[in-house]
Amino acid sequence: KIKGFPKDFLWGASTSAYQVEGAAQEDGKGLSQQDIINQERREKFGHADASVASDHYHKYKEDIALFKEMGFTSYRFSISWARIFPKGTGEVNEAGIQFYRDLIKELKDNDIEPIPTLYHYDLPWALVEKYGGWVSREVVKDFAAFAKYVIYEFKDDIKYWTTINEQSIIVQYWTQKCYIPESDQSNNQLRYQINHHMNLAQAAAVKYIHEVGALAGPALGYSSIYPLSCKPEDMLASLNANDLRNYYYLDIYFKGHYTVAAHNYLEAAGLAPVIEEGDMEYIAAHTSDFFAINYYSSDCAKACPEGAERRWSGYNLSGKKGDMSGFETHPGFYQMCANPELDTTDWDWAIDPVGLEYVYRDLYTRYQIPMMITENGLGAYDELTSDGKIHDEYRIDYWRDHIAATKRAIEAGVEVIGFMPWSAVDLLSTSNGYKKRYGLIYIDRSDDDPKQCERIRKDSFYWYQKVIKSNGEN
Ligand code: BGP
Repeated sequence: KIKGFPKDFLWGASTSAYQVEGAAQEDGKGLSQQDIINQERREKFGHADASVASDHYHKYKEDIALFKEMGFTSYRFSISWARIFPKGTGEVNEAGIQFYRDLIKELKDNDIEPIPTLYHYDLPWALVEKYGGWVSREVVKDFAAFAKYVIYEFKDDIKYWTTINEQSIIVQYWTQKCYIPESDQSNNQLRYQINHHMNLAQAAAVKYIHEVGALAGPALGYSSIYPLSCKPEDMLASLNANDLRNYYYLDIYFKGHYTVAAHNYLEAAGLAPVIEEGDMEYIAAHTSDFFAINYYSSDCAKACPEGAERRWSGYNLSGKKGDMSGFETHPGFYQMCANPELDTTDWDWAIDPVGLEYVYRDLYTRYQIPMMITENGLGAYDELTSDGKIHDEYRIDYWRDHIAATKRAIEAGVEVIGFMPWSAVDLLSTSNGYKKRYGLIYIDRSDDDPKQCERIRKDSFYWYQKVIKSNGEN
């Protein structure tokens, strides 16, 4: 019988390039669509832009020293495409690739396994200007060229690549994760077309990852979806929601096909992607090896009448509890709703560690693949207290319960190989700027004032240090 975490379990945490690095226009980096999107969000909502972020570009050595102090054995970060190919394609920016060489070397010198993500929402802006970005199929070959370059560059250093971050979230919150011109925003078929282009792009990356003998794992934002009640209609609606929001992606990654019921529903609704000859064979030839799970919460669904109005997911932007801008609704298929059984974070995300255990068990039975957590965390209003510290016991409670759920899944026989929660340091939240914090390490700045971005260890830092030291006995 398996007892506790395996000896070589990977303990660490995660970040993404535009959310931590800053230096958005330094050393030859081209702008990414996130530089543009976050500038617009700054004007609209007052959130920080991506120009300084957590200043990790200049402080990565200090950050890695803190990771080492915590005992990290792994670190998930993303590589900024526009830092390496400022125009998205063509000439390599030597200073850009050097930054990642230095970062990876620093991690390895500290015995921390580098786990890079190829794409975390930050398409080079030049490609948006050139052909509209992900809406165009042209992006697939440019992404493939970028992926091939970095995968070969780091062929001796990287064992685990995570490919494209959170395609399902990109479909749901597309204008926040991709730059979509206003004229295209009413054409919802494009959401699934973008996703299809990403599936082709990610298959190309998997091909190169396998060529160099490394392992590929897509990082998907994953929420288990429960039925609101035990009415059979709600049960069926939750299956529909799981098909369209979860399995529709995982079946592509691990089985190489679109989930039948979800695909047929999209076709009938005029939302299905255009698939060209040979696409599905290519995708099926390059399936992935492990699943990088980004798990924050579970969701809930109920039956939805045929005549209902279609709605897409909305975000709580104000941070006021209960202010959900919208629940996704697909007429005749399902409607998302709040789960009355669960407590929520300040931003209405349900807190559900048992749901994580459910995810591991369900997916291991369905796909028999190893899994690692590449995101899991609690967004909160962290406030420095008069002693100059962050007492984030709420975050410790959250992680303690999710780590315990991971341990139970391992003991039930699921192959979980690592836990890299969100986030290593505080960073620019995709939806709420620096108001909403996730880090083990506090970054002293506000949305309006980047200050010096001083690093301050939170209480969770010291707690996680003990967790790692005891290999998960917290
Ligand atoms: C995931 C993203 C991350 C991250 C996190 C928290 O969807 O991969 O980039 O930001 O969610 O989301 P938010 O920052 O919107 O609270």
